Amino acid sequence: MVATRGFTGRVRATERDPRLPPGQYDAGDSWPVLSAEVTPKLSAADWTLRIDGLVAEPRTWGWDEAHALPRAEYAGDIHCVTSWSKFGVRFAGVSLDDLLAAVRPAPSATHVVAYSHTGYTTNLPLADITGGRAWIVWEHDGEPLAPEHGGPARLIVPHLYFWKSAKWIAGLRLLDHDEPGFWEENGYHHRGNPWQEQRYAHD
Ligand SMILES: Nc1nc2c(c(=O)[nH]1)N[C@H]1C(S)=C(S)[C@@H](COP(=O)(O)O)O[C@H]1N2
Ligand SMILES: [Mo]
Repeated sequence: MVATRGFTGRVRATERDPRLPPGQYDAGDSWPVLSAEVTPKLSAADWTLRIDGLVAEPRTWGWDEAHALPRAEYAGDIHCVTSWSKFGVRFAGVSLDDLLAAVRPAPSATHVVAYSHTGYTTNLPLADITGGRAWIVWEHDGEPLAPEHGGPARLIVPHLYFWKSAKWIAGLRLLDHDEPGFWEENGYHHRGNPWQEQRYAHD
């Protein structure tokens, strides 16, 4: 038999999952692909990552050099501005902290532009990619990251809306000012904090 709460109040099943930021829904097992470009044909052997701009020692890593850094993992949630969220996603790669330590950011550096091998760009405050909150990843759920999801390697900054997590990552340029990227030029918020619903420029 089915118990009913009668006329006493709302059915509790409608309570929101506390992992869900405002205005988002749980995509469940599906993982939508959102790409402004065609998935590039980019092999691991051709993949490089460069960090330059306001740093003491600009540097480019190849696939093997990047893999020689300490392995780092993220297991948690991701939030796309188109309103899907996905819980408990597992990625592995390296921490941005380790990459930045190698190039030594100048004290004047405040922001970065992340750019992809395809030309996609997105801007981030330097503070959002330090302190164990950003990674370059090449594994999802223990498997090589699929090309449509940014493989061979992508940036992830999961505490911000996922458009900040540039797929097919090619590099980061450190700047002393904020410089909008592709979606930010097109009206999206410069920071994109999902908990504050920073979707569009003036949110
Ligand atoms: N190079 C590149 N990176 C990108 C995008 C893109 O179009 N091109 N889309 C962004 C957006 S809007 C989201 S939600 C995520 C989507 O990643 P996914 O396709 O693996 O879900 O990638 C982000 N990174
Ligand atoms: Mo997105």
